[in-house]
Amino acid sequence: MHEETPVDFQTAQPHAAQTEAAQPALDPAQLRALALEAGFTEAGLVPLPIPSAEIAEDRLEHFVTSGFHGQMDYLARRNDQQQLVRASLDRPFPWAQSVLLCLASYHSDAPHSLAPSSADSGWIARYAWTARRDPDGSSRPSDYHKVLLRRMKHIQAALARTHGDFESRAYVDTGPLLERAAAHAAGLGWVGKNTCLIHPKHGSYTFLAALVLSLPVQDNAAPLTIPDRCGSCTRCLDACPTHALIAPRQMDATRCIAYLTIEHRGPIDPDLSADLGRQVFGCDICQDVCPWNRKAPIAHDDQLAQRGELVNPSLDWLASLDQAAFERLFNGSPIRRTGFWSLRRNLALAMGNSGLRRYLPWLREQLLQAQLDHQPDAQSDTPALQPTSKPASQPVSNARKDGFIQAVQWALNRLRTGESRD
Ligand code: B12
Ligand code: SF4
Ligand code: SF4
Repeated sequence: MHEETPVDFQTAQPHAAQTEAAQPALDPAQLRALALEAGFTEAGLVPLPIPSAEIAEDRLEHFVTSGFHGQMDYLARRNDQQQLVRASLDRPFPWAQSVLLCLASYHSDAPHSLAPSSADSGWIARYAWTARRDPDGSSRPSDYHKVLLRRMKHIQAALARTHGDFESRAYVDTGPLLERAAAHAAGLGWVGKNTCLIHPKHGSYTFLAALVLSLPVQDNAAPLTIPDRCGSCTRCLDACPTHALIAPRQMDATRCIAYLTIEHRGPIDPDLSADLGRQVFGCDICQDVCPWNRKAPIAHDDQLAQRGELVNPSLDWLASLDQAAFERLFNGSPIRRTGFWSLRRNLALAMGNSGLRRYLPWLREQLLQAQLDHQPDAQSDTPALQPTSKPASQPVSNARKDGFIQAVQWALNRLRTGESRD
């Protein structure tokens, strides 16, 4: 996830003949039909302002003033009045009158992260397994950001044909808005105690996409919202290995494994390293234990299909990937975001947590090469540390490399001193 990017290119182009005509208001049923036709699983349209915006703002304020956002500075961005920009849609989009929230399920029948697995396997979060299957039978990595944005463009184009000139912005993840709070207002589910949006039928293995629109909604009709259905359940809070869920619907993201393995650059707090277990990219634990994901229908989406090789990947296989192989395998995939060195950092920690002493030689070799690389006269293109596809003039981020080296040292120490298997 999820740095903010200004997205202007989606402004719909008017039909010349319609620009002067009065704009018909949006029909929620038509918008939902367009979203389903574009490939989404569900959708809901909300007139602005969102009635529950104050609750969401208070929660975000508490989140950022507590420092729970860590290095994700974009979450704490404020305007000249010191208001949090993403807390209310009228701040970044003063012209907006409605927002369409679309949901795409990526639920699959593959095992859960807590199901029994071999000690030498890691875990990559389910959302990052996706591939696009083309009609000719070929398959290549896909990233939900791009897949869903294409679907949003389809909706924008269809609306431009029926509604003429209007402003709109489409976002998947990267916009200055709280997608889960907006999706709740759009009737797409409730915010679970694990902080995820849970749809009563489709569960929480879902992506969200938002289309902010300058058009009003017919009769200003707001969708019915779905009340909380977590009840007395606390499975997600109990299962979170790092205690990142500090209270129902409250996360300290700096403790969340998804944040640590994907967003956080540099060394990972040694006090949390053991709790990361075998997660090498993201974390599914608080969703895997959720009863609302047990009966959710399996998604059949050719653009978000499952890459079998990423389910329970072997740590040896991940260790065998050099920079070129990393690029080949993850170009077009969300995994690329974390970068080669951060993935290796996570891998080293997973090796340390595996208890398998056979990883000691690989870890020692990595440390040796890192030490050689730090010598002033060392070759800057040491194969294991300098990515082959990057020229020496573009040094790898020191923070990422430091994170990797520290993780290797931690893993060596853990395997030498902790309980281990051969
Ligand atoms: C930053 C971020 C993260 C951070 C922080 C997550 C967090 N819980 O805050 C990290 C890196 C940890 C993360 C992890 C994951 N993320 Co993320 N993330 C985001 C991002 C970019 C912003 C979220 C944010 O603003 N967080 C700050 C907190 C304070 O806000 P919030 O979580 O949205 O919660 C608000 C509401 O829930 C509301 N609220 C809470 N209770 C109630 C009750 C009521 C009545 C109301 C009205 C509101 C309300 O208050 C909160 C603040 O306003 C969003 C995309 C977006 N633009 O919204 C994706 C997003 C939330 N992530 C997503 C995904 C898929 C994930 C992971 C599953 C990936 C993975 N497997 O590793 C995990 C899930 C971990 C978890 N339990 O949340 C999806 C979630 C889809 C869903 N069904 O919920 C989103 C929407 C991206 C997308 N476009 O699909 N993520
Ligand atoms: S994603 Fe993992 S670490 Fe983060 S809150 Fe859920 S269980 Fe905890
Ligand atoms: S595990 Fe239980 S408490 Fe947590 S989100 Fe699911 S239903 Fe709610």
